[in-house]
Amino acid sequence: MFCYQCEQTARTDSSAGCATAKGMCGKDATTADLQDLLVHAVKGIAQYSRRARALGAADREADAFVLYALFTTLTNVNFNATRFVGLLNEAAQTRDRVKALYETTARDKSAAVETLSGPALWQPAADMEGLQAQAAEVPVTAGQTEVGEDIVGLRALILYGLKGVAAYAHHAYVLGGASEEVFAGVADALDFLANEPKDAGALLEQALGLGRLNLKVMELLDSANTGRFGTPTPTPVRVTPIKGKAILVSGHDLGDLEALLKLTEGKGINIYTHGEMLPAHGYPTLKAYPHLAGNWGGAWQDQQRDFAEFPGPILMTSNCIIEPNPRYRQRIFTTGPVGWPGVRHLEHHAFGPLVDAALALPGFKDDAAEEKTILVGFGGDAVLGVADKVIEAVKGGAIKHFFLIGGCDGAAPGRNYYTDFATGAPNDTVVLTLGCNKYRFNQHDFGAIGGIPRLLDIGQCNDSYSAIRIAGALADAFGCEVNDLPLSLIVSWFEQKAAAVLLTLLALGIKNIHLGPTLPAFITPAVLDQLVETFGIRPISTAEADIANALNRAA
Ligand code: SF4
Ligand code: SF3
Repeated sequence: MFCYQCEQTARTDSSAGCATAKGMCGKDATTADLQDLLVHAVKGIAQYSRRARALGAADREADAFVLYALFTTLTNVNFNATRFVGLLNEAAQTRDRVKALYETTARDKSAAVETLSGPALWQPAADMEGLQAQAAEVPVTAGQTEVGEDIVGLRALILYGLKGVAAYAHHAYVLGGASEEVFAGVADALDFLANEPKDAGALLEQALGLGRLNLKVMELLDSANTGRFGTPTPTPVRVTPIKGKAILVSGHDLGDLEALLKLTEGKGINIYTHGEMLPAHGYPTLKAYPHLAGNWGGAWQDQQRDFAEFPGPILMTSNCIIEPNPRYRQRIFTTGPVGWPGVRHLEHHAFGPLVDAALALPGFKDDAAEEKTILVGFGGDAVLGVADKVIEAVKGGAIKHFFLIGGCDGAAPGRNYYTDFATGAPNDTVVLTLGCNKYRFNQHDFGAIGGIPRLLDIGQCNDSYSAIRIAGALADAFGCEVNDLPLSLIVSWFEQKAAAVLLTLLALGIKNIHLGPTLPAFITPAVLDQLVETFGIRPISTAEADIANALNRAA
C-alpha cells in the first residue's frame, strides 16, 4: 500500500506516506490497495460516460455509482475489504453498461467509435490475490519515475479534491440534488486523470476547474439541505443528557438522521447528534422532532471515549469512523458509504436493528445535574439576516476583524493551534466556524458584540457554501473584494473534503489562507512555491503570531 491522502499520513524527516501493513488511520494494506483499484475502475467508467455524454446519452445510475464509489475511498469512511471486492465487480459491470451505451449511441448517430485504452479495459481478477496484483499496478504514485514527483503530486491533488467533490455531490444526490453539470464535471476530471496528464500548467488549471465545480456542488448541497429541511436558524443545543433510551448519530448525512427520527417517533428513544451531525439541530424540520434531544461528545478523534460512554447504539452515516473498541463494537452500526469489518451495516434507511438495540440498552439513567447548551444555526441566511447590524458594528469600529476558523479536526498535537487561535482572538473580533474543528473551542464562552455572538457556527464542512455567501455579501456591502475585507481564513484540513473546499477558495481567488496544521504531503516544494506565489497560501506558525499578522495586514 501507499497512501498519502490525509493530513495524518505517516511522516519521517525525509518521506511521507502510509506504506506499511496498516495506515495511521487503521486502514489495512488490502483495503488501501482495493481502494486504489476502485479509483482505477471508476476512471474506466468515466472514460465511456464522458464520451457518451458528448453524444447526448447519460446513465444516471452509473454517474451516481461513481460518486458513491469515490466517497467510500475517503479517509475514515470504509475499512471493509470485502465491500471493496463487491464494489469492484459492480464497477466493472457499470463500465460495461456505459461502454455499450456509448457504442450504441455513437453507431446510432453515425459517429466514430473510439477504441479506448487504460482503465477502460480493466477486468476484475477472480480472487483477492489477483485483485491485489492489479492494484499494485495502479498506485497513486504510478509513473513517478517517468514524470517526477511534482506531476504525480498534482495528479494526487486533483484525485483527492475529486474525492471530496464526489462525497459532497453524493450527499446532495441522496437528498434529491442531482446536476448534469456536476456528473459531467466529475467524469471529465476522471477521464483527464485516466489520460495520465504530464503538463503542470494543465494539471493546475484542472485543479482550479475542480474547485469551480465544487462551488456548484456546494451550492447544490446547500439547496438540497435547505429545500428539504428548511433554513437553519440560531438554536441552542443541549450538550448534557436526558434520562431515557438513546441513539447517537454521527457523520454528515441529514437524510439518515431524518429517517431515524421518523422511525423512532413515539418510541421513547432520544436521538443525539455527534460530530458533524451537530448542525442538524438548526434545521426547522429536524428540530421539530421533540426527541432530537441534544449533542453528545466532541470531535471524531475522541469517538472511542465518547462512544464507549454512550449508553445506547451508534450510527455512522459518513466520515469519520475509527476502529470501534470492544466497549461499543457490538452496538455501532454503519450505513451508506461507511464500513468497518464485522460491524453491522444497514442500507436504505432500514434502521430497525438500531432501534431494537436502543430499546435493549439501558440509556441514560438520569438527567444531567446541570443543563448546558451551545448555539448553532448561523448558516448563510441567519448571518445575512443580521447583516445590517454586523455592517454597522464594523463601520462603528465595534467589530475590527473576522476570523473564519474552519475545516477538519484531527488528533495531531499541533491542532491546539486552533483552540489557541479562537480563544486568543481579541474581543473586538468575530469568529466564524464550520466543519468539525469547532470542537476545539465551541464550548468556550466568547460573549457577544452588540447582540451579535462572537462565535458564529455556520455548520458542517458541507455548509462551506454559506461561508462563501457570507464573505461575498460582506464584500458587496463594503464595496470591495473578499480579499480586501477584514477577514482572515484559517483552514484546518484533514481529509479530502477539505481539499475540495480549498480548491474552491483558490478558484475564487481568495488569497492568504492560513493552511495547517501541516501541509499536504502530496504538495511538493515546487508546487507549494507556486501556490504561495499565486495565492499567498501560508503555513500556520503560532496562533499569537498569526493573529497579530492578520490584524496588522488588515490595519
Ligand atoms: Fe494514511 Fe491517511 Fe491514507 Fe489512512 S487515509 S492510510 S492515515 S494517508
Ligand atoms: Fe471532520 Fe472527518 Fe473533515 Fe466534515 S468529520 S470535516 S475530518
